[in-house]
Amino acid sequence: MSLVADRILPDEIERRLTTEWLGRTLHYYDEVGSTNDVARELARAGAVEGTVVIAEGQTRGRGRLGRSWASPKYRNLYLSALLRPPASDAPVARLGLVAGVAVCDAIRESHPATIKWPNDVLIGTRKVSGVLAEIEPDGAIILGIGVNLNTAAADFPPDLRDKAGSLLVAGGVPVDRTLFTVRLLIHLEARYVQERRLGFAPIAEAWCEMSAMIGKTIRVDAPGGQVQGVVLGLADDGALRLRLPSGVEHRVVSGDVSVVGGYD
Ligand code: BT5
Repeated sequence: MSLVADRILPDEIERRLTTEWLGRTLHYYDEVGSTNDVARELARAGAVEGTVVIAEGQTRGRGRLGRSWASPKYRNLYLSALLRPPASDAPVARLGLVAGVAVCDAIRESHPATIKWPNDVLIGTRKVSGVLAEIEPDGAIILGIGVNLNTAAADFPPDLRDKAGSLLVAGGVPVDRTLFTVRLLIHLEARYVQERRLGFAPIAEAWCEMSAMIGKTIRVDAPGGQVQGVVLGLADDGALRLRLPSGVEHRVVSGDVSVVGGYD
């Protein structure tokens, strides 16, 4: 990589973006605590649907369930998008899956990628992206997306070195972060509009193809304990449908999943 710090170029994003509304209002920062927190403040101040927040680095990047998201500067993408679906519409978990599918679409333009429930994107066995979907009291949704683009293997914190990856690690060449951001926003708008017009079925179908989990035996570590079962698909609310050894169908709504014996 060059010695000059690489920057995402908001003007260039604006020039190249072909979306109708997503990212048309773009807030770009050098460093924030969490882009989801900035987007939440903007949402509460009345920001329009499609407002996007991007930061070069985060000091308090958040994962799900109180976990943290490693967010080194000038290497990756940290983005939050504000959506304002009609009140009775898609539950937040479903929109998180929409985001996961859109991230996978964008990565698959250049690298092989799969989805792990609910919306982690992996290259091989390494996690390169995570989504944090949050809902506001007024029903606004903030989709927080982190994608590891140009982090080198040695630059991950020690506890992530075995499980985190990046597009650079996978492909051996750095990614143009500005162009990746444009591609991601285009896919995200398209998938969101698809879900609004046609319902969840096409998203669930794409997710199932991308997940490579259907028919596999998985283990779920949930707050209530561990279950193991064969993946049947996704329910309409985004829950993962499993067939337990007893034959009973089981819905997973939260927790961490792993494929028993790996993906092969
Ligand atoms: C997620 O949580 O995967 C959601 C991450 C969302 C991050 C974005 S960045 C923009 C926006 N602003 C925010 O503050 N957040 C969003 P979860 O499934 O809970 O995964 C978190 C776990 O993944 C951690 O406990 C680590 O094990 C691992 N992890 C942390 N940072 C990582 C990274 N950069 N790459 C890969 N794995 C990571």
